[in-house]
Amino acid sequence: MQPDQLSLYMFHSCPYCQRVLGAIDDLGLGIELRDVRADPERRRELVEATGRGTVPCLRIEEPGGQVRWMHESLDIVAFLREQFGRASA
Ligand SMILES: N[C@@H](CCC(=O)N[C@@H](CS)C(=O)NCC(=O)O)C(=O)O
Repeated sequence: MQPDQLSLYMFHSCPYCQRVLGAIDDLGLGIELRDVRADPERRRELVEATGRGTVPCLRIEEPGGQVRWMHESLDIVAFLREQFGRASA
């Protein structure tokens, strides 16, 4: 798994998004940010794919090209730490 296989649907004033952004910063990851407030097309694709407009949501493109979506800031932080960093911090 590489960071360029990931993108984070978010908006900046969302505290749950800030939690994930803090982990991304802490781990020094270059993950594409897709601001659903700045770009309605990003929100549209999030809702279309997941049935929800809730952010943060991590879009994960598996090595085989399969895409999965992960909601919940704590789950996303745990996933990022498991993939790219220490087990807890
Ligand atoms: N338990 C979720 C809460 C996420 C949440 O409530 N996000 C808000 C923004 S701060 C949201 O997207 N609300 C709009 C919606 O649910 O459609 C998490 O930790 O990620």
